[in-house]
Amino acid sequence: MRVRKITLREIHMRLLSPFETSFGKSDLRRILLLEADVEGIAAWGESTAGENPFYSYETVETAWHILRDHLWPLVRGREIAAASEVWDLLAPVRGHNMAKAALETALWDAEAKQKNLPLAKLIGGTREEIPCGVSIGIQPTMDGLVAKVEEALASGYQRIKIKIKPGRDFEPVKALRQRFPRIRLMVDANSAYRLEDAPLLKRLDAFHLMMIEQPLGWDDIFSHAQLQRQIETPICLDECIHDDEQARAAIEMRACGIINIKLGRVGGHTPAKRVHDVCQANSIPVWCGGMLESGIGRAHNIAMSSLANFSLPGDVSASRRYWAEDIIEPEVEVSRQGTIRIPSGPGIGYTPRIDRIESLTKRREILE
Ligand code: OSB
Ligand code: MG
Repeated sequence: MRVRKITLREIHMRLLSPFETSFGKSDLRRILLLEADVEGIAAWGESTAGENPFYSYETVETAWHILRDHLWPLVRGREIAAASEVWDLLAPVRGHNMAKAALETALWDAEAKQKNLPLAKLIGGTREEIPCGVSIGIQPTMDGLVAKVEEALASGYQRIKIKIKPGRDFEPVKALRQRFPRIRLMVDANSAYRLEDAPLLKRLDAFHLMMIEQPLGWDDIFSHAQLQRQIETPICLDECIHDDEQARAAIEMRACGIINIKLGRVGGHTPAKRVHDVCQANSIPVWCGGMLESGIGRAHNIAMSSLANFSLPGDVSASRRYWAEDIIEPEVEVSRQGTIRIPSGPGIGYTPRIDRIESLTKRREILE
């Protein structure tokens, strides 16, 4: 396949309610969408880079720059035999995985559409439906938190994750555990703690959480290994894992019992599959993380989650949890059992609503 042109768009979408993590609050999302014209087929990807460099060093601005000035020149005019080759073509650029993922995932969508296959099938997925959880931001009040959890459970979601930060950790978890003794519950700290906080984190062991996600430094696997020796709750790494080699290192060091895979963090479907495979070979379960994506990124997450070792419920939830109106047709729906059915249409299996995307577009650049 040959990519004729790519269109970068920045769209703005307001979240139904602000999402607070230990590193800040998100309300108006700025989302970079990439549309590739591959021999007449329109294929789509999303960069999960944030508005600010707080989750990782990438932002919408850096992703735009890297895509236009460094990644597009690597694929422009080239005959590409398969989407599985794209990751290696992009290798001269170090890092910037969220920028890479926008392009890499779009070319997987293109190949699947060319072959008239669902993307999940093309990447080797075997699941027909995937288990879903929710990620609940830090809430202003405890009653508000309980209400959010009740609502998610009533919708059928299979596990509840809450965001924590220093001062908003032990008490909310304790309150939820008392109210909901049996639910699958976990916490995500987004690197808000230090190894010296081990005694505090150890107190969370009493609440038999499924896992504690990324308590320590965003690039510090070693300290997580030291923490894991001191607590019973399995550590799940998110921010720390950018490729399969880091996954292997973390597993060998016993820094975690679980890994969260995000397409943007690792750079696309090919590197995601590599992390998935290393984890599978070492009996480490994985799940799909979320980055408050629009329907396009969400659709790619659903396809990735069809791989066999995605055995734990992911942060892949219904469109309506985030948006009054999504940019795909149909929107992502979650069943009463807390599952999403893998779509059977070609490519990502959801159709981008061009009119709506156009109306949300704040900036556009066509690269030929
Ligand atoms: O750490 O998983 C995270 C959102 C933004 C940045 C980082 C994270 C998150 C979430 C939300 O937890 C997951 C979602 O999209 O539902
Ligand atoms: Mg996380």
